[in-house]
Amino acid sequence: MNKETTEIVKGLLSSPQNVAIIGHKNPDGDALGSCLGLSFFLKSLGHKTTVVMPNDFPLFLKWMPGVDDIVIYEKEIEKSSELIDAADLVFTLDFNSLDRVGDLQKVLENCTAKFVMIDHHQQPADYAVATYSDVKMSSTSEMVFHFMDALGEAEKLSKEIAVNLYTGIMTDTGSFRFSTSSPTTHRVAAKLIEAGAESAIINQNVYDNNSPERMKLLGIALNNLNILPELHTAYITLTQKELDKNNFKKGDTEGFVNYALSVKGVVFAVIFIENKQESIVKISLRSKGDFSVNDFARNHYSGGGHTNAAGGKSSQSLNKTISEFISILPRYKNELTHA
Ligand SMILES: [Mn+2]
Repeated sequence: MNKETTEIVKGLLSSPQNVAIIGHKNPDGDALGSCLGLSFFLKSLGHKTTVVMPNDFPLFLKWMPGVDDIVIYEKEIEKSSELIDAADLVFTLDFNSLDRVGDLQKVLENCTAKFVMIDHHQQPADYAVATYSDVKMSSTSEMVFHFMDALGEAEKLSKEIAVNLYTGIMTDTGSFRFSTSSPTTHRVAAKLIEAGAESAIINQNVYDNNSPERMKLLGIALNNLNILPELHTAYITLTQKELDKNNFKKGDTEGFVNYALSVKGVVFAVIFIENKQESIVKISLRSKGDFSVNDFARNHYSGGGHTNAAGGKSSQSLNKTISEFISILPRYKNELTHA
């Protein structure tokens, strides 16, 4: 975090504040880890904090320290709105634009609090009085560690903070596999382990928590895997019928797209998941090397994210979405061949 932003944040936190901390819709490990880690940290400085999430999150993250105190907007609309209206400061973490929080957007737009953004997604919107944005960072959780350090408060790192930040870094880097894991990321992880984050236990909590339904659904997803070798692309489809048949719960398809990316020679992987309730197809995109799924998702799927991981949606039918995808792809042949 640069000097100017650090000074602004120091000023904002110079007396006890009422703080609301907000993550993005469909919170993942990094959204939860960074928000909860920041919450424990700000509490240790004498501030009052509440974490508000737009909607619920998957079971495999419900063991994280502090999750029981999270207020979920979809479940407690009035309480969340009151908390945000009463806040002096709103920290928005792990997203780059207020349209990433669903219906919570209007509450945030109408509140009078000052905003602080901590985030690693590309093209951050300009709504905060202090914006700590760094697209090279592995995760927002790693940034929360640097945030504490910049404020000169690194010694406030408790076990609760360490476990949350480690979980966020681990999940956002695919367990330190993606190219965003820098030497600094590993140094931060080491410090978190020293502060009490037990890597083996956190891995078990996150990854060895598969329900039988999720594993059956993975079987179907892998069976639906399509590989286009000449375009170095692989994609997976899941229909609403297939989801329903396997008692789909939110988060069950998390990480499925990575199996497509793990096929030898594949640099671009996509999963298309039908959502009849919202009349959309939910799309997750992953890549290796220079092929930007952020650009692809922005150009074709009203989405975005990072160079190697992005999301989006289509309001066409699943079949139409797939046939369009296949017709668009050859335009990218050169990029896909040289990624
Ligand atoms: Mn993140």
